[in-house]
Amino acid sequence: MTRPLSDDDLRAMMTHMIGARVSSQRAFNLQRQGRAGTNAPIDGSEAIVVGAARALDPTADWVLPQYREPVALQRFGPEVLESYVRYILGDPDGGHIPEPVRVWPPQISLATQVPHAVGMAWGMKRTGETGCALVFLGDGSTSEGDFYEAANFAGVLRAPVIFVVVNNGWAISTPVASQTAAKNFAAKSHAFGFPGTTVDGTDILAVYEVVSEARERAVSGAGPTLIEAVTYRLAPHTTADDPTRYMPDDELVAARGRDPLTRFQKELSGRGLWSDDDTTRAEADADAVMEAAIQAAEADRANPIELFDHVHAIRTTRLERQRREWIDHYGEDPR
Ligand SMILES: Cc1ncc(C[n+]2csc(CCOP(=O)(O)OP(=O)(O)O)c2C)c(N)n1
Ligand SMILES: [Mg+2]
Repeated sequence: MTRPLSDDDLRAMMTHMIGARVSSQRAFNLQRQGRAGTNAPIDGSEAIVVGAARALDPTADWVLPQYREPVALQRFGPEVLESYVRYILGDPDGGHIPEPVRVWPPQISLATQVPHAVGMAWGMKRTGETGCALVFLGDGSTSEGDFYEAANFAGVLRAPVIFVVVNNGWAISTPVASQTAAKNFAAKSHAFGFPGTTVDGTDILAVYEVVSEARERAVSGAGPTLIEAVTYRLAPHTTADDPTRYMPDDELVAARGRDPLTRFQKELSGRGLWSDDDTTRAEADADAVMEAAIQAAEADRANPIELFDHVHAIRTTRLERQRREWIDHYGEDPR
């Protein structure tokens, strides 16, 4: 049974979607200003992450993100965004989020979070914990061996895990049509022996519904579910990408017309639960939260020279030479 959403839940979901987009766009701008490293905008996937998070229990379930999702996981605590900001600003320990927050660090090496999620879920089952692990992975990540190995294992062990494949149409410049010959990504679940379903990833209420059902299956011992959430990437792959070189203009224009934020805003306005003033306020609040996170992270920056300390236990001759060159060029502490 899906838990009904209260008006407060609905408004929080809208607020979190707006917060995710604002944070993501600020992160993008920070990179352009030379203040942050490469990062991957969430634009287009907000309904998937916020809708899924709302269906989970932050005190009992775990989320294992890829790299776009952390800005939209406010439901799990402010620490998730704070650590993400530290991470893109180059703090060596920035992605780490201490318990009790149940969110793993962002994962760049594609699909490596998937075996972790299955192990986590299986461990919970073995120790009798009531909860599940939800893992986000992209359409491109489904081509990795880690995904097949982990999903197979999850089916055999009936692990309480939910696979959310964020199908945003692209894996950098590779379109989904070149990613798989399968009819869709949900169909892959049949080979693993558990159900798979495709949901409109621009419809936050539909996402909430399917993830709620998947969680119910997981915690009742019925095993894993694969959810393919379909959307479109509305921003460059990362700050290092130029999508105008490969993304058809008409596709992007059409996708902007199905923006998940606009869609939910219309839905809530129609129910008398949201106004333009609410949008303005949510944007300003998100901006202030992001500003505070940036200031805190910038005030506590790691010295980039630490780069040379964590490669080997004892620095090699070459590393020692590079370190000296670095100091000659930037000084001992360029912060
Ligand atoms: C193991 C591995 N291979 C290749 C890459 C390079 N790479 C980074 S992102 C990406 C595309 C991933 O696409 P998808 O899983 O659809 O996620 P999206 O970026 O669309 O959210 C690739 C190939 C990587 N990070 N890790
Ligand atoms: Mg993708």
